Amino acid sequence: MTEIEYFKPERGQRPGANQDPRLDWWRAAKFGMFIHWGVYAIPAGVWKGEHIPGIGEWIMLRAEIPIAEYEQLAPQFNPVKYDADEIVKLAKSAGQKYIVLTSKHHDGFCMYGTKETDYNIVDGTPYGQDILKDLAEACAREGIKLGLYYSQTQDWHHPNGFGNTWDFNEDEQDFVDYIDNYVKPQVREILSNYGPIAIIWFDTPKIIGRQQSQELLELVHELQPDCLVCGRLGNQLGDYATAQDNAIPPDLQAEIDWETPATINDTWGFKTQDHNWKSTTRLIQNLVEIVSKGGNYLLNIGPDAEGAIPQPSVERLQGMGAWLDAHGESIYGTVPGPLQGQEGYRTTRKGDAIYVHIFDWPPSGRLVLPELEVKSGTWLDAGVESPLAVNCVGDSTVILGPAAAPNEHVTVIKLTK
Ligand code: FHN
Repeated sequence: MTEIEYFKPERGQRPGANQDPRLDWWRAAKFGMFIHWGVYAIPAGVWKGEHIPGIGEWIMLRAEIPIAEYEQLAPQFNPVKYDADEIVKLAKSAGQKYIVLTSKHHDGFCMYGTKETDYNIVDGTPYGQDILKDLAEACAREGIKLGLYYSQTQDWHHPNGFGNTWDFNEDEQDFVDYIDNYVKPQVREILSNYGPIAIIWFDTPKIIGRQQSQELLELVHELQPDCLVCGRLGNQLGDYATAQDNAIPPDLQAEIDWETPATINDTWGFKTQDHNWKSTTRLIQNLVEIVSKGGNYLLNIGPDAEGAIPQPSVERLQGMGAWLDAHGESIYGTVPGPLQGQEGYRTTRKGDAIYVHIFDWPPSGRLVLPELEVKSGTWLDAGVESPLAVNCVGDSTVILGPAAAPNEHVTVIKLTK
């Protein structure tokens, strides 16, 4: 992949925003929870007995399900197992500092009580409650920042939204009307009715014009000046850049603030047949790798139709949280470390401390780094009792540890002058 594919320019950061102090909390946070949840969790990847390939929340488009048929999902949506506190506590125990929930995805179904359409969880389902209100309250109680995903261009349900070519004739659609008289009022709602919203996560900008992106940006900042807008607003107007899904750039990206949205398995929205779960070690390494290159990791869960979080996701997030309990100092509030592009380890830095995250522990227990002008080192994991020696040998910093990796996922050494 070329760099341009990691960061499409239109999903980039607005010039100058990399100096904006409004992003400071986000720069320090590093790790967030994405939640893709909607009525697509009912078919969960299967339509009329047929497995529909691709990501679960795209089933309506992939199977070209007519609106009249897809709408029948809403009266079946009754997520009695949804527990906002449980979700927020899971995020917290995983070490995630912010949550981004899909308030409206491309299928157009609204996961909050909107006055703009009855096609929403309060008015259109037997559940009848505003899950967003519950989540906002739970986040406020637990001190977790809340962000909202909102699909500003694609809406396969709205007659003037982009993307539904099987129910609508594109030539007869009025995208301007959709943005002005549907998207803007809805953005106003989600930023007015749920307390402080830390991020608006727009997505798939596609045909949105520069002026339209600009007006949405201004609307967000007018309603909540501190609210950040992700790069997928389009037209390089975001407060920070958004990388491609699941993509980690090969090099340090020091000039921009950026985030990688990512899945734990392959889908975002729940799918019964997706069992391709990444290991806890892989997820921790992804977090470290992203942070070492200056980014944030927004890791997704896709609750099922009842609102339950898939157990493999819970286990992996808890595993990450346990690792972060011991090693969070090397992640939160850090900046990229001095050694980049190395085989088998990554570095971060905070003040004078350099954190070396070792992915491939050398079987000899002898790790040779370039000269770092450091004199002492400690294991970050307080539980490790093996001695650690740091020596300057010629042009190298040599670390001597045990033959076996002290941590089963990623061992971290803190080096100081
Ligand atoms: O089309 C969406 C997809 O469903 C999902 O929401 C991801 C998350 O980053 N964004 C789009 C694809 O890039």
